[in-house]
Amino acid sequence: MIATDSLDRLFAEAAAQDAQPLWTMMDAMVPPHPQPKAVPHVWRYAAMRPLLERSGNLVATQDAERRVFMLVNPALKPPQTTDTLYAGLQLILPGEVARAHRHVAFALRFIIEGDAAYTAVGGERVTMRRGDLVLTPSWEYHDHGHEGDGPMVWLDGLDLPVYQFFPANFAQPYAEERFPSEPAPADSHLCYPWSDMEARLEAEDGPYAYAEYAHRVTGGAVSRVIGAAAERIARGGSSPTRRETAGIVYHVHRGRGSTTVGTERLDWEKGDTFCIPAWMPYRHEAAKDTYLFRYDDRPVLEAIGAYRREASAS
Ligand code: 1HN
Repeated sequence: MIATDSLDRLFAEAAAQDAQPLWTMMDAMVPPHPQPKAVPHVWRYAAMRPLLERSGNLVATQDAERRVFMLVNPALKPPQTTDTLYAGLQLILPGEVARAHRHVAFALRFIIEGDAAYTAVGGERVTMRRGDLVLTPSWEYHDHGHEGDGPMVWLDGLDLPVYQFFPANFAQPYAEERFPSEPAPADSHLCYPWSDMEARLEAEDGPYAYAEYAHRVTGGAVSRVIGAAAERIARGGSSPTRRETAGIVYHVHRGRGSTTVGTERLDWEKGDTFCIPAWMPYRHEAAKDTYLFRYDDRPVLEAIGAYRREASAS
């Protein structure tokens, strides 16, 4: 041993070899519980809607692959709405086409406003109506068009941040503006109408109901990374207090209320989008009859054995 050796000297020489001691930072490397970087946050539709409208005046679909405002978590960078999930608000105007492309990342759309645009996915053309959930599976060509009246706005949910971590995403434009498509059958595995989901939620008793979307072909979650569900909370009612290792994006389809997340209270109303970071306890309360749509990263967490949930009565 060198007589004058010291930890400082050891660490400096280790750093010169691009090596660092684990024992001084063990707790940070293996924390006792999940430590999401995302913070709870609400994006208000009343504030976002005019910005989308202005983007419609200023940017043509020919000049933007997709006309979208990303909802970026205040503690993170694009494309992160939570640590692992992306959310954005997309606008398409009558007569416009958002050209065909494909990517490995999975996308879902939850329709906020309008009812005559379509999305064509892998040859099936799905007409989108308010409250519908439409899927774009990994690596399927997809384009959007609008043949009706009035603006069409939807929430895009993608697993993009996962591909910042696993550099395994590919993307490709299609040679033409539109990928050839036929009208989708009524029971298409790509489309989950709101009327079906609302009926399932109504069929449950009590002031609070929760129902997961089941993929029409696999019977499982809507994708391998992202799962989706909806909740009904009667006026004056509340959800149980839960926490889960999944990060969650919520969208208020109808109603008004608040969600307590940790020590914070998020107030929301129809059209708003908000996020719950992993493992933070959360509980919804409704001031009006409320329906919430949500998506989360539960399927991928289950695949790696890392999904956990705790719930207590409200
Ligand atoms: C995308 O392809 C769409 O197809 C929307 O509408 C949002 C965000 C990042 C990467 C691809 C779409 C997207 C996206």
